[in-house]
Amino acid sequence: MPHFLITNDDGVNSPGLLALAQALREIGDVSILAPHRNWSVTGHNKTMHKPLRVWSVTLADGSEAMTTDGAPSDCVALAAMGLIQYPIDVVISGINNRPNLGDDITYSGTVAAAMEGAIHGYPAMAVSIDEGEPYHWQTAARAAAYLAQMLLQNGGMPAGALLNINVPNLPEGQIKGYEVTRLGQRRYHDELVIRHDPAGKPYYWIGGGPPSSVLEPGADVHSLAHGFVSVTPLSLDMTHDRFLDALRGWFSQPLNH
Ligand SMILES: [Mn+2]
Repeated sequence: MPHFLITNDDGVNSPGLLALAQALREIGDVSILAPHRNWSVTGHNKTMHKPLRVWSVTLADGSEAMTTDGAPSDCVALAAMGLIQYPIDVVISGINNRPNLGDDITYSGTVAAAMEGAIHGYPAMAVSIDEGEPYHWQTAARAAAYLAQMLLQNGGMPAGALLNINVPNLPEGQIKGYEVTRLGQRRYHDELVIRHDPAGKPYYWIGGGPPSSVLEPGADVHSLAHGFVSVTPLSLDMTHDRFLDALRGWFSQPLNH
């Protein structure tokens, strides 16, 4: 039986994590170590300046999980470095309660946990569902289980690779299929909201509406918008390969003053 380590960034009591655990228990053994609070949009953390506590909690279905005051990426690091002694086959982070598309992945605690898995040498996947009530968690949970089985059947992934999966928030029968995609483009509509505290000092909110998507075929945003599960291979190596030669060219001539 494969052994799955589950974490997330929405917190150990999120319904997405429970749905994922229940789907994976049908195909393997599951260990859960997830943050006690919501760490959404906190990026990739390594807690080095304070100790971390780990304790047991009971999930809504009566099953046991471990939780911590650390970040999603800390959960994976703790497990990898010996907190979970039974060898881990796949690290799965999610199911996040909103999509992680395009540049979202740089903010995402869900994706950061999968990145931490890849750093420790595990095949890792981040799983997110499109936003909106009612949530079709089962659709995303079964997609995650299917992709985990496919990953194991294919012998894992290259070093430094991880999968970023986004699932439409639809009943399972309405999913059109799976598409392998590139990261697409998100347009953020952030605006700075300035208010004043009782002492008259300004404080700031980064506000604005939800991001919109540039619907280019082949992009994660396009697949999700069209009812497909988007499967994007990500790389820990963030080198911009196409820019390397041009950048070297900068150094082949002196600066003009
Ligand atoms: Mn989240």
